[in-house]
Amino acid sequence: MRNAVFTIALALGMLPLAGAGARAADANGVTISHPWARATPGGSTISAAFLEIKSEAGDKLVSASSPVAGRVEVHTHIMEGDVMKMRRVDALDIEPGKVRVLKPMGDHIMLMDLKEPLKEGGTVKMTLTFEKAGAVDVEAPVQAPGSMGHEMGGKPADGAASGHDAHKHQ
Ligand SMILES: [Cu+2]
Repeated sequence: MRNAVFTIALALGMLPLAGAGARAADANGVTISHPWARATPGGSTISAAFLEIKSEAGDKLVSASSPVAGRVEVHTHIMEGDVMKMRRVDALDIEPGKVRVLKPMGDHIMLMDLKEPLKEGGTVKMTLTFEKAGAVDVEAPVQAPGSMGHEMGGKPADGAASGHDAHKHQ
């Protein structure tokens, strides 16, 4: 009787046995979801990438690299008074079982010294290195700069203007 119920639940996928469904970037216990990188406005050689990281056992993001960027750093934003500033961090802690969300105006992967512009519709390859999981490859679709800018406490008007320039640039 008990076995029959168990079997039906299993067949319907109701039991959390298998846990994490197969994901594109699921390596060594680390799951990366929703990666994306910001398209660069005309001439800009810096951009940022965002994604969500989960590790059942807990881990630490210690570095990142990309073939399109001369330098890649892990950044966070902090408030100094009422000014938002970016800071490089040595590592990002991934707490066990919790999703760490890298997002605009929060933690992000900073892509610097870009060798080519990041165009909307393209993809950026990155390798994230974790303390335990080691290297995890990620492909991040490039999306328009949009309204959630990566300004360093800048004025919204500037961001809007550079957005227009990006469209002209091609
Ligand atoms: Cu940054």
